[in-house]
Parts: sequence; C-alpha cells; structure tokens
Amino acid sequence: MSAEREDRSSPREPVLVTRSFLPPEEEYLFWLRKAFASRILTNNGPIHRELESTLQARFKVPFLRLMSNGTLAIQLALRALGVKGKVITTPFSYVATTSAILWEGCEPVFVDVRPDTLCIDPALIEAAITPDTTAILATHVYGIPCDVHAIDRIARKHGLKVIYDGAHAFDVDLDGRSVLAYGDACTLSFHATKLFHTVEGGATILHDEENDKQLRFLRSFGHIGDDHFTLGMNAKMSEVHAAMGMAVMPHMDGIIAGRRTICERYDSGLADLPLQRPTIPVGTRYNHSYYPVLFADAIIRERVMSALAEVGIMTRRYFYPSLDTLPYVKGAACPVSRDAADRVICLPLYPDLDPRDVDRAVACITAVLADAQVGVPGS
Ligand code: T4K
Repeated sequence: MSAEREDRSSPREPVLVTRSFLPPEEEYLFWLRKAFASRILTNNGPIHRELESTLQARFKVPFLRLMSNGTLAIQLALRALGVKGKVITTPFSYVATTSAILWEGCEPVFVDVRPDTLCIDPALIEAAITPDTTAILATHVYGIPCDVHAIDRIARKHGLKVIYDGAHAFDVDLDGRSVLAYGDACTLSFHATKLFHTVEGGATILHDEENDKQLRFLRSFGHIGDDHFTLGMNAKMSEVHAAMGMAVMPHMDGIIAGRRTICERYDSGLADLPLQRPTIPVGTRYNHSYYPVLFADAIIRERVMSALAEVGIMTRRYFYPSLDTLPYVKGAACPVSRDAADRVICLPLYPDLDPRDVDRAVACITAVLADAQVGVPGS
C-alpha cells in the first residue's frame, strides 16, 4: 500500500469516476526512445504498425486500423462502407455515436433499448426500417454486448450494413469470440479515460479487403505518393500515441483483474439495496469497463450523487442525455432510454481505487436509500 494511502489525515483528493492508467515511466520511455531513434513520428510508423498488428492478433480480426480518436473511427467506418441515408441507432450511448452519423451527412433513426442490457432492442428494429435505411449503428454500451445474432439476422434480411460502436468493449468476448469481431465494422476508442488507451486514439475493424483499402485512403488524405484516389482526411495516429498503447498493452490483464476486484466489492456491498444493474448476457467474458447503477427515479439518483459528492466521491451521468432528446435531432421518443438516462450513474472505477473508498461509497448510498425508504425498481 502506498504512503499516500496510509496517510488518512492529509486533505483528501476527490475520488474521480476514473483515472487514466499510466505505465511505469521507463516502459513508456522505452517506446519513445524508438521514435527518437528512428525520427519517424507519424504516418504509419513502425510503432503504429506494431500496435496495429498486436491488436489485430489480440482480437483475431482480419483488418484493424488505428485512428486518431474513436469518433473519427466511427465516421470513417460509415464512409468506408458507403453508408448513406438513414441509420438506425441507439439513443443510449455517448453523444459521439450520434454525432458521427450526422457529420457523415446521414440521418439517425433512434430505436429504443432493452431495459435489461440498455443496448438497442432488436425486436424494435424492423418497424423502423424504410427504403432509405442503409445501416444499423449500435453501441455495446458499458462493454455489454448487443444481441449481435438478432441484429445480424435483421441486417441480412434487409440488406443493411452493421457497425458496432465498441468504444467500451476492449477485451469483451461473446461465446468465446471477441465481440469486436461482429458486424461489418466495429470501432474502438482509446481515449485516456478508456480501459486501454493511447491518450487519444481509436481503431476501426473491418472484414473486407476492399473496404479496408478504402479506409486507409480515407484516414490519410486519399493518396499514396503522387497518386490521388479518393477524398480523404487526416485521422492518423502518431508514434507518440502508439507508444503509449504499446506501453499500456502488457498491463491489460492486470488492469481488468484489478477492476474486477473493485466491481466485486461494489457487488457485495450493494447486493441488498433497492437499485438496478444492467444485465450482462450469458456467454460474455466482461471487461469491467464501467460500474453503472440505476436508482428508482431521478430524484433518488440526484440525492445519491449529491451525497457522494459531499464526501468527495465524484460520479458521472454516463449516459445522459438520451440521444433522442438532443436539440439537433428529430424522431420518435425512446422512453426506455430516457428513463434509464434519468436514473443512471457510474460509480468510480479504476484498478488502484482504494477499497475503503468503495466502502465509503456503498455506505453513503445505503444511507441515502434507507432515508428515502424506496422499494426495488420494477417490483
Ligand atoms: N463512442 C462511445 C460509446 C464513447 O463512449 C466515446 C467516448 C466515443 C464513441 C468517442 O471516442 P473518442 O473520440 O473520445 O475517442 C469522456 C471521454 O472524453 C470520451 O472519450 C468518452 N467516450 C466519454 C464517455 O467520456 P468526459 O467528458 O467524461 O471526460 P472527463 O475529462 O470529464 O474525464 C472523466 C474523468 O476521467 C475525470 O474525472 C478524471 C479522469 N481523467 C480524465 C482525463 C481527460 C483522467 O484520469 N485522465 C485524463 O486524461 O468524456
């Protein structure tokens, strides 16, 4: 245990919802020194190529391309697959899922989520399909797998492309296979707040060689040397960012194990309280990327957040607002998503979170709920 943890009398830093994992400095410097030695700092350099092939092998996917962030990873996936018109999508995600659709000049059509997993409800998708629909963009929210088999059946029947926003789903397996391997494309975010990170970064996974070729042009100005092929942009990852990825990578199993331990402590502390947790489908090997909790209503949720903040424990409303309520979109309301977005918070979660802070959070939530004398939601 560190000296900082031992000293409980010093003024406490607030406990934040997450904290970036930092590898030992020397391990990052090892990779930076390679960049210094080669003087190749970007444009598909050697560290970038090594990170790409390491991730591709880890997820057992045919094509994986690094991107400068997880938002452009979605945008370029849509573009590489030629998605136009209407895109059926989830209202329960981070705003980037929707904004990527809009930036690509497409129209998001929101389909509500399942109350158990908070992922898009396949039973509602077919009713939303029109002749203008070309794709489904669904999020494995909190790393919880969507019903990929049902979505796949619908997409095949109607000739739609499927893109998964897998920003939270690093190292999640479904039935023994990486959940990132499903769909025509899957995207990742490697932002500093994510399970695996490159400070800023992301990736797009594809399964078709032609689409992948297109993606590489899109990522890098649409040309090779003097030969210009297509309209492109700059979505490349630098060597300095890829170096962070290579330094974080060997720690991934330990990071996930540490997070699992914290989650188990929350699980046992919160087990008998009147709150809900999203359901992880059978057959999932989960990554413990978030710890979402849903309270009976927005009033209790607000009371819990305030009480935790008073004792220096900061939570976040991941994910609020429900994206069908954004002021720049239109369409049918999604009541399940709106209700979840009103009631949910994510509790602090990172591998070296002090277990005593978990216990403090549990005690605080217990006290607020006892005071409110609420019943189990949905009972
Ligand atoms: N799709 C989904 C489903 C996503 O969740 C996201 C991003 C994307 C797509 C787009 O991917 P990117 O284009 O971002 O690669 C964060 C992240 O900025 C964002 O990446 C993430 N999702 C979203 C859910 O959360 P904020 O506004 O909550 O971050 P911030 O700065 O408030 O940080 C939260 C906590 O993390 C802080 O209290 C302290 C800690 N932190 C933060 C930073 C920036 C660190 O420990 N280190 C840091 O460097 O958005």
